[in-house]
Amino acid sequence: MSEEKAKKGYSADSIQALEGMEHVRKRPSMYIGDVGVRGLHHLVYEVVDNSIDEALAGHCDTIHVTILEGDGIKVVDNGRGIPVDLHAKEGVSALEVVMTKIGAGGKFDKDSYKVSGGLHGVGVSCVNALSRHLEAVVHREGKVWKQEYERGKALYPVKEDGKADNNGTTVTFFPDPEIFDQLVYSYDTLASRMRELAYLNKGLTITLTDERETDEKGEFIKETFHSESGLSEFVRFLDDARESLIEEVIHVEGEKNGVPVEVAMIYNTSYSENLHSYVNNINTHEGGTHLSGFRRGLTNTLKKYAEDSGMLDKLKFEISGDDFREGLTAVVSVKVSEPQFEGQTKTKLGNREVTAPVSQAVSEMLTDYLEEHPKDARSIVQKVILAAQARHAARKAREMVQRKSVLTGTGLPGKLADCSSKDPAECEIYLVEGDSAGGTAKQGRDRMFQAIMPLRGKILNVEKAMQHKIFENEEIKNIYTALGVTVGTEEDERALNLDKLRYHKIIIMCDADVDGAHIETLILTFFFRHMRELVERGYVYIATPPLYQVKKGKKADYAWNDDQRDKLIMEYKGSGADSSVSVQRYKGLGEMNAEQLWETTMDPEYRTLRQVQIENDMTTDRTFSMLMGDDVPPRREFIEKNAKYANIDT
Ligand code: 0RA
Repeated sequence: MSEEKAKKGYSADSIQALEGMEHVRKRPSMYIGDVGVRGLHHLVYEVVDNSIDEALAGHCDTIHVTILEGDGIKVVDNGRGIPVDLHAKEGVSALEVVMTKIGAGGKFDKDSYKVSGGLHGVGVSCVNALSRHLEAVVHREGKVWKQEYERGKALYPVKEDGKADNNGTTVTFFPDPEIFDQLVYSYDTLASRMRELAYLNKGLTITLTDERETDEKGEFIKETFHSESGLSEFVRFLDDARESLIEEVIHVEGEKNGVPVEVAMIYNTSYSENLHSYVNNINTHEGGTHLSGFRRGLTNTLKKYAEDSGMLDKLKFEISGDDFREGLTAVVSVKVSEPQFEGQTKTKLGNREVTAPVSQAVSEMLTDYLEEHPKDARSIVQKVILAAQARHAARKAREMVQRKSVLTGTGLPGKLADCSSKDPAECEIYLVEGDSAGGTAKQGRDRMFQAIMPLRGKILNVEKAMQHKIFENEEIKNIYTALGVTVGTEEDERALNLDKLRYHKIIIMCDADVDGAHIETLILTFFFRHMRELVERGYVYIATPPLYQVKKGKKADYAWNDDQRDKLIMEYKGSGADSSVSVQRYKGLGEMNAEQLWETTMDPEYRTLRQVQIENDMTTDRTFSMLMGDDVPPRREFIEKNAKYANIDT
């Protein structure tokens, strides 16, 4: 081996590089998070990030992303093209260095890469290492250059491949099945990220084409994402399904103390807070110093305005920071040259020097806005006062719930059939639609570790309810007490306290019909808005009862979709005997007896649980606000588009 390398003239450094590439293949999760769907999509973001860096440096304005047949991705940009000249130190083309050396990135042109890096930033070489095949084509200085790789190894030195009349880089890669659990790209996932990137980088055009399928006209599905006004449009997009409280989006953009800051915000008539923050285009899901800066600027400025206006004079209690954020939708985006990411998922910005610039920028923009829009300013302050009052009422309601559970011994809801184990890690709770299915589930369960809680009918739509209504609602109170989840800690009145969580699997079990789907959505809305951490920790699941039972004589089996059903029918018919096979369509859980429910839906050996995951905060928020909001047409459109993914008889 070493002889072969010596022949090709590899330096000691490139041998190290090779080892680096092998390390990526040995420990891919260290570089891209995981080897599941997330990691698979991460590869695309990594490649697109490189093109975005080129755009940030002012050399690129268009990026085309294509999902290819055969599970590949093509990313084309019109930047300067990755340099192809000899890299003095490495003794090979710079292109080859970028593609095969871990961490090479844009190191040899550090200035233009000022704000790159961050969470992704592992470099396109990682993508190369994890692809069964990758092809890089560079158009630069009138020529086309090309190199191909297999699992990160160059197949030949960079070669000239014709003439070019434009500049740019094209990277086409096919993720390696030896590495990834599955290889199928989701158009919607990629579309969300590309849309987000277009909003975060105004002026940039990103297209996404799916070549795996054609529409009725025989054309590929394609979308173009482009935003002229950036975050203002982003905020409008996020609040699409909500009613605005003020006329304009409040927007600020500029550099403060050397930190590029962009913020856009709007108030709506809802009760949820909807903040999204980014560092170098990366969603900082856990927030951090930039978000603290935003909060500080917002609270200080609005508080001062409210106090000066005299509107707070009659209020009998202090206003808290939370009150300023009810019904607020905002996006904060900063660029930081050496971001430090902290927190459980490494998505919390740690750089302390960022807080003050963001806070200042927000204070200035808000002060101006409030001065210029006195009517809006009054609406905002009135909303803040209402929020404070509601918070007060909510606290009382909550304390009632929480105190009661302390007083009454077990304090568990009467409807809960608890399990005998007390070890949360092995305990499950089924939230079951309706008392009758609840009864069946109680008979069918393994009472050792499975608890059952029936929920009556449609639980409250929390998307439209004020805080205190939520804690006054019987079903929701029961969910809190059964789970052992409380709200409010010393430091944060709204923080979730999961120390006493009683189950690590919370399983929503509803009928496979339209009502069931609705109830499922209501429960999920509640979890997303009020117990998001449970979802983030992977504790929330959806049960999947079968749709059919296919029977012949004493033999019976279940089917979860029409294909399975038809297969079973064929099988049973083929097995001789003349009785005509019978098919039962289960519409509700209640149509199954306890044994059937256990066998199909509750027995860990046989059941399929779908784990609820938040793929993208922004999209999820929008979806919930749309599904649970007042506007009907977008909801209809969503349902029509997604009905094919759900086992729903419409
Ligand atoms: C380093 C230097 C230069 C361009 C790039 C990297 C570059 C990288 C990628 C990755 C995807 N698309 C890209 N486009 C450009 C330019 C150096 C110069 O021309 O002076």
